Parts: sequence; structure tokens; C-alpha cells
Amino acid sequence: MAEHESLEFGKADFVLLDSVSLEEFMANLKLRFEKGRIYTYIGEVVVSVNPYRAMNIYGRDTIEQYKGRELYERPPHLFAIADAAYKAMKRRNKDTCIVISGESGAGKTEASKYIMQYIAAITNPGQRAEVERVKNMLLKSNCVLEAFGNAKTNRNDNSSRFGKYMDINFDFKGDPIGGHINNYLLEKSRVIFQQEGERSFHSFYQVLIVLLIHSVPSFSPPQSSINDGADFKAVADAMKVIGFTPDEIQTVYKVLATILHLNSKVVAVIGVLLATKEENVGKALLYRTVATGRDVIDKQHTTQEASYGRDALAKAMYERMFCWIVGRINDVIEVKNYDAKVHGKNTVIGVLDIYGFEIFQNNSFEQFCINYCNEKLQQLFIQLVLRQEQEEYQREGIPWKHIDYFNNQIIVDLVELQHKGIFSVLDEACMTVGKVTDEVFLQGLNSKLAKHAHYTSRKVHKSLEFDRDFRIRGVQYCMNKDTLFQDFKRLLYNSSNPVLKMMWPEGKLSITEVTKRPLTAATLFKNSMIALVENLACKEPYYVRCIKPNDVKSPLLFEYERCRHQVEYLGLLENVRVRRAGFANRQEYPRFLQRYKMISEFTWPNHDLPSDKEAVKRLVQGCGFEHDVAYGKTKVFVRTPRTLFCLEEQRDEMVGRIVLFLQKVWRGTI
Ligand code: AD9
Ligand code: MG
Repeated sequence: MAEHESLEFGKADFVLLDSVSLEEFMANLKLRFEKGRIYTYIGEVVVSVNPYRAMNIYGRDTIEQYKGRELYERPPHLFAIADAAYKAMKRRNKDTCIVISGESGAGKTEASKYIMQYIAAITNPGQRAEVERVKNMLLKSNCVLEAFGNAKTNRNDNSSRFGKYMDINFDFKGDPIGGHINNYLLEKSRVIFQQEGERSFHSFYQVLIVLLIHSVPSFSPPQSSINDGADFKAVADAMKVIGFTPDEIQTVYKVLATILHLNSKVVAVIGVLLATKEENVGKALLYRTVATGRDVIDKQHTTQEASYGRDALAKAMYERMFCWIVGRINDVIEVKNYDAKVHGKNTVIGVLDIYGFEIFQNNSFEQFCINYCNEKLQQLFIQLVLRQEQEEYQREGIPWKHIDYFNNQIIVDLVELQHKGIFSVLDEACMTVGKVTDEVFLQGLNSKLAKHAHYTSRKVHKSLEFDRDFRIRGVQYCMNKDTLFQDFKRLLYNSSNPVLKMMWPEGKLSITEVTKRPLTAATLFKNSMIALVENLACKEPYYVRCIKPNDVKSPLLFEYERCRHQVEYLGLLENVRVRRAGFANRQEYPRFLQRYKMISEFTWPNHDLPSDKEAVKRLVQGCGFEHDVAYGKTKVFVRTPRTLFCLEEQRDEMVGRIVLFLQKVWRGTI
């Protein structure tokens, strides 16, 4: 018996449980975790539990064991999913995607890196220099993005504070020839504020350590689990390899230094760093230019406005720089000189590693977006795995007992629906002429959503602390307005540093030219999420569902309640039920016949039965697979992959024989 089929380690696939109950599911998950088996399947979905210790299962020898193998031939592993996605892409010309989900600290980013390493390791056997270059860039880009986009939080020492979707493009040989990164909303408020025990983005500490500036009191000292000094060198090297010029790298450090100085209000130093006049910096910090009719006047900020403006500047500079870094990486990794007519279709594997669901005591606009994003991905999972599957059985008339699941579409709608959703109300509040206050927004929400089952505000619920707070599914949010005064955009656009100038193209417009309101951050994020989900939905999806075993980063502790909660909201039990009651494979009758007709005397070379459906029935009867097959209106459904495997083997054998036969005919020996 193969190791992964041994009972000592529990069931390698939850589908094989004796009965499907939460207790059995949890017992299996726990047993496997304790035995060091961190991966378990639900069909083709990998469930992963963060081991919080180095595992000796990602080396070259393990990679070799998974290369080209079928999913169920080896113990569950990320590599098997990566290989399945790769095979679908290479053999069937399918664009595929691997969607990694789970809450903060569950192991998504680590999983995405192992998947990338696997793909890098199994491709380019010919060692083509250009392909090696591309692979190296793709791997190196991680290091840079993590430095600027990750931070230590209370949940995770290396928490992604941005969402990342990376496409890897392949040529007809199946070798990577380029890629593209989409980044989603960076949690920029971290630049000016961190909760107790948390840090700002790694990049600040890396630069600070190296510059030996120890006198910035608002930053906590480096933590022992993070080696900022060594990371600084690795990031600087990676940036060089990717092709950032020395001037560009210098500008990045200057932006970081500017942001640090903004907190200590050293205007002269900022002027030098930003390559602008000192008085312009001072002016932009203390005044704003406003157009009243035909007049343009300088209006002095109140102290509150000035500090608000300064914070907005710090956040915006960091965010712009981050997007610019992503753009520069994309310049380098994008597919070049690829002619589909010559090289065949260019196919894609996308890897999605997004920030995980998180709940703090106070949750800002960014947490709101992060959690909305997770709801949206859960909805995609429900659609693809639970709903579509069930709908298809019903459509095809296959006997089917409906399986209930929590459809979180209602939550997604609450956030994104036109006119009624929270994002729309937010936009309306921002469009209000005159002072936009947080109260205007809250009033809008209350008037439209007070009756919604998952929405609570203080109007309804007196226990909420502030008037401007509201809750969704019990999570408390507080929204604040965040706008950057135009004066800052002009200040930065007028810098004599060309790299900096490039980050602020809209600073070109004078105050009288700026008329159109830019889209709000909320609308931009919503649109980017809708586009992301559309993009994922048109690819063949593979799922990794990550679970965090405890809150203390311990390799030994399986906190039952914490895990059960995650299993529930990830819908894993429903997933098992659907999968168990369902079929691994389905094909339309003509297609099935086309592929396997040579293995039965009743169907080869042609059948004389009244329909393809009848012919397929006859073929299946002849092969003795009847118990494993169901007949729908237009499709035949095969329950276990093994049956398909047998059919494939028989087909291979027959095709071999037929080819041999034809060769003999051609040669005239028959
Ligand atoms: V967040 O939503 O970005 O805050 P992730 O990405 O889900 O979160 P991450 O991959 O960063 O979590 O994992 C958190 C930590 O768990 C890592 O820094 C590792 O210390 C640890 N981890 C996760 N997966 C593995 C693994 N396969 N082997 C060993 C792991 N350690
Ligand atoms: Mg992460």
C-alpha cells in the first residue's frame, strides 16, 4: 500500500472519510497535522495547515517525485496541484490559475513561493538562457515586493499588505517566457500608523538599519525573527538583477527617507531628498491652492489640516512608489518578441496570493477592502466548486440530493451593488458638494442598509463605540476620508529628479485644469476585484485552502476551535459532500465516444445504435465500469479518476495496435 493510503496518517483525501461529518473531518485534519502531514486533498483541492516549522518536503528529490505524475499517485502536496495546472496548460492548451486562500498567517504566500519554485524547477530542460533569465526575474521579484509590500503584524511576521496576482506565460514547449504582476490596494495607512506590536513595511527598517539611524522613536525596534540587515542586501541585489538603475534605487531610498523625515518635519532635508526647493515643500505642507471662480488663492491650513495633509502625502508617496516598483518589474518580465503565428499559443498559469481575512479591534477602509476581497474569492469558489457543480447535475437530470452551503453573495452584494451597496454610498458621500464628513457617509449607509440582515450601525446597535462605526457580519469598521491635496502632486511633479517626476504624472495639471474628480479608492478597488474575478473565472481553477492551526505560531498546537471555524467558513465540509456525491469527470457523449470508441467492438469504427448515448452505454457495459458511471441528458459522468485512467490505458494500447496495423497496410505487408 502506498504511504499516502496508510491509515496511520489519516485519510489523504477527505472524500475517503467513512462518513462526512464535521467531527470526522476535524479528527482527520488534526491527526494528519500531528503526524506532520500538512496537506490533504478534497478531490483536486489542496487543504494545507501551516506547520510553523521547516519541513523537509520541498527539495529537488520531492520535486522529481511529482513531476508529470497524476494527482492521486503521490501523497497530497502543493507540487501535485502545481503539476496538474502545468499539465492542463501544456497538454490541453488551457489557461489555468491557482487560487490560494485562507486567513492572515495561514501560509498563502509561502505556498505561492513553493508553487513558483516547482514550476521553475520542472521547466526549461534545455537550459535556454532567455528562459533562465525570465525564471530568475520571476523568483527575484518576490523578494523585492515583499520588502516593500509586507510588514510584521500581530498575526504574521511577514504579512502581505497588498494583493498579488501573477501570470506566468509559457511558450508552446511549456517553458516560461515572461509574466505580469497585478497588485491590489496596498495598506498604505500602515506608513503612518501601526497597531501596538506591529511594524510599518519591512523596507523602512531595512534602510534604517543600514543607515544606522536609531533616532526615530515612532518605530519599534527590529524583531528577532526578521533580519533587516541581511534582507536589505538581498533586496538591493534583487533590484540590481531585475534591472533597476542606481538612480532608481537611490530614489527609492530617498522616498523612504522623505517619509521618515515627514514625521519629524525637517523641511530643508525633504527639499534636498525630493529635489525641489525648500520653500515649496514648506508651502505645500502649510497651504493649499484653491480656485474660487477665476481667482486662485493660497489658503492656510489649520494645524489639523496640515498634519492630515502631511500624513496623506506620506501614504501617497509610498503607495505611488510601490506601484512604480511593480511597473518596473513588469517592464522587465513582460513577454517580448513572441509571435503566436510562429510559436503557437502563449498560455498562462496565474497564481493568486492575496492578503488574508483579518479582524482587528478597529478596522479601517483597508481592512474593509481586504475582507471584501476575501468574500469575493469565497464567492468565486462557491460558484465554481459548489453551485455550478450542483446545477450541472440538476440540469443533466442526474439524481442529486441538494447540499446546503452559506452563499455569501449577499455579503458581496451588500458591499458592491450599484446604488445600494456600501461602495456606492461611499462614492455618493464623496461627491457631496461642500464638506464631506464621515457622518454624511454613515447617514447614507443607515438610510439604505438599516434593514439588511448582515449590517449593523450604532443607530441600530448602541454598543458600538463611535457614531461613525458600523459592522458587517459582526466585524466592526470605521471609515475615514483620505484625499491628497493637489499641491503635493504638483510639488512632486516639479521635482528635478526624473524618477520621482514619473511617479506623479497628474501633477502636470494646474489648479484650474483639475476639474474632473478622480475615481474614489473604493470604486477603483471594486473595479479591480471584479476584473480579477472575471479573469480567474475564465481560467481552469486549482485551489489551495490554507488553515492556521493556532495564534501563537506554534508547530505543535492544533487549536480545535480556531481550525473548526476556518473549516466552516471556507465551506470545506460542503466541498467534501459535493465532491463525494459527485463525479470526477464528465464529457459530452460524442466527445467521449470519439476518444474511446476504439476500445469496444460495438463502437469501432462506427456504431449502429440509435444515439451516441446508447453507444456510450454499450461501450461502458462492455468494459465493466457501469457501477462507476451515470448517464446525463447530454453527458456521461465518471465517478472516480481510476476508471478514467483505465479507459486511457486501454485507449493507448488500442491506438498502438491500430497504428501498427496501418503501418503494415501502407507497407503492403497485409
Ligand atoms: V497574510 O494574509 O499575507 O498575513 P499568509 O500569506 O497566509 O498571511 P505566510 O505564507 O506569510 O501567511 O505564512 C506565515 C508564516 O508561517 C511564514 O512566515 C512561515 O513562518 C510559516 N509558514 C507558512 N507556510 C509554511 C510552510 N509550508 N512551511 C514552513 C510555513 N513554515
Ligand atoms: Mg501573505
